[in-house]
Amino acid sequence: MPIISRGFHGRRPTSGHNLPPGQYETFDFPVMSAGPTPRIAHEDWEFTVTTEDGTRHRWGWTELMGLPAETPTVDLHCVTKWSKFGTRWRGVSLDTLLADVETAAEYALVHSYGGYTTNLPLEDLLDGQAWIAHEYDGDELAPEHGGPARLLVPHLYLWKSAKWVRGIQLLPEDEPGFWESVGYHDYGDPWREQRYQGD
Ligand SMILES: Nc1nc2c(c(=O)[nH]1)N[C@H]1C(S)=C(S)[C@@H](COP(=O)(O)O)O[C@H]1N2
Ligand SMILES: [Mo]
Repeated sequence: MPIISRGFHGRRPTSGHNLPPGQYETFDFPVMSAGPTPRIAHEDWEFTVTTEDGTRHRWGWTELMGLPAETPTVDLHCVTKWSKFGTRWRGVSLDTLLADVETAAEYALVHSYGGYTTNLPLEDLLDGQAWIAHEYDGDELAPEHGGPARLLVPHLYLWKSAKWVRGIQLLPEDEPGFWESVGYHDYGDPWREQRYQGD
């Protein structure tokens, strides 16, 4: 029998999850925003999906609330090296929103109120991997964390989870977003430590 000592390893993650390489666990929820927090009233909020031929699909707040919601519990991994385990959300799956969208595009450029953008392959938004989240830990999503609604795509570094999400543009070619155009990775897989272009 090996002797297992917790001595110098510090506190183990509460949830028993593993940390991606180079990450540490945090128990608070840091706010990471590149600019001021936009305030969008529910009645003014809209979310659009625009395909490569310019077809526009639109949902207002009431329409979003009318769609079936899911309650994912997921781990978050920020490129600044904190990870947070077991975060509880409520939101609408991108599978639901994209179900009737006809496209041959392979990439998505996500747009936020305030001008932030981020890119990822369309397939990473599908198959139960991404949500338009509007509740966090049982409460309305706070403005500083992206409320009224944010993209949640937890299998990629958290900068891909665009706060104050306004729309998704479907594109035949990958186009870098805000952080990607200044050197962050186009894909951003925390398990492969894809922090910067070339990683
Ligand atoms: N619109 C918008 N979305 C954003 C950001 C931002 O500055 N603007 N920051 C990104 C980064 S770098 C991270 S780590 C997460 C942080 O989310 P949080 O503030 O809820 O922790 O949001 C991401 N989404
Ligand atoms: Mo980040």
